[in-house]
Amino acid sequence: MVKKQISIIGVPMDLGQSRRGVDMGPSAIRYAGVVERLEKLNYEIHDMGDIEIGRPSKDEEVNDGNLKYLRAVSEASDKLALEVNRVIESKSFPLIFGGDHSIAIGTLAGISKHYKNLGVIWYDAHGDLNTSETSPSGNIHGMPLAVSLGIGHPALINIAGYSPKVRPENIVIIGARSLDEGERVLIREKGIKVYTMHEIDRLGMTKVMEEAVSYLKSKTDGVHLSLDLDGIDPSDAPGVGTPVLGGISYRESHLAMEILEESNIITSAEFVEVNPILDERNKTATVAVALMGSLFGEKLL
Ligand code: 6HN
Ligand code: MN
Ligand code: MN
Ligand code: MN
Repeated sequence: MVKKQISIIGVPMDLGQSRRGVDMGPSAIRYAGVVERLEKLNYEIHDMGDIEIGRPSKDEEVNDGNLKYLRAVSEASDKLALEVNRVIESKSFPLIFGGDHSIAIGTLAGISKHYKNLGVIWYDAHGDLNTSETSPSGNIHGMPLAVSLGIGHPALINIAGYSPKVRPENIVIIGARSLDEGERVLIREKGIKVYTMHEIDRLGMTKVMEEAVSYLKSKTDGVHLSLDLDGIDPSDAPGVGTPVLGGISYRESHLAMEILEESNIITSAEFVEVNPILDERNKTATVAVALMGSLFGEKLL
């Protein structure tokens, strides 16, 4: 029997936001035992190592309007897109470790051209739908979903030479509880499907995930899971740069991953925003790895 292949790409990127340390996320996730865990599930794991990220000087921080480290983020996105593209061409499942969420720009640029209708599940406390005009921070990690819709700076939306990477009707956001005004406008304007914490509390995670799966299943030919660890409650995942109270629990997240595994729709995944400097004894990386276990088919019995 041919073993299923997973290729890991680490992206030690911390320039998309203001808290240093998230560049050590890929190491923390590896240290939490991801390779061994997935090997036990009978996958063949190829760890491709980390993408090299430039170390720009502090004065590059604001170099183009309200877009901090634009050039460095754009260059890293290019590199990541090429690497992800190679992984898909080799028929392996791309599994990307952040780094801050700006890396999704490169991930989606590498993935999307391989699908006619890519779906995206954005598991996050935030919408990441800002532009330089609407962003309260200038941090690019608050913008990758807008960029992937083709909204944003040309140096970001044109990575890999095409735009957009995803259609609004193929996106589902899960776990939102901190949205900026411009993001709300965009969600309404584009009709993006969002399950906020309100819907998760009201319907329960089972219903939310079943709805999300059936919403995407019929109209997409691949679905990327972009999981920001801050989607999970800070009591379960404290090692993140932009924690927001009232999040999804560890148990609900397990259930969500299990339902995704059963649905068989996920064709690529990334786990981002793990910051070991802000963490408690690598708890957040450990949570990330446990969720990957469920996503790839780990069972209790
Ligand atoms: N993330 N909406 C805020 C901003 O600065 O644009 C926070 C973004 C957080 C982004 O956690 O990936
Ligand atoms: Mn995010
Ligand atoms: Mn977030
Ligand atoms: Mn479980």
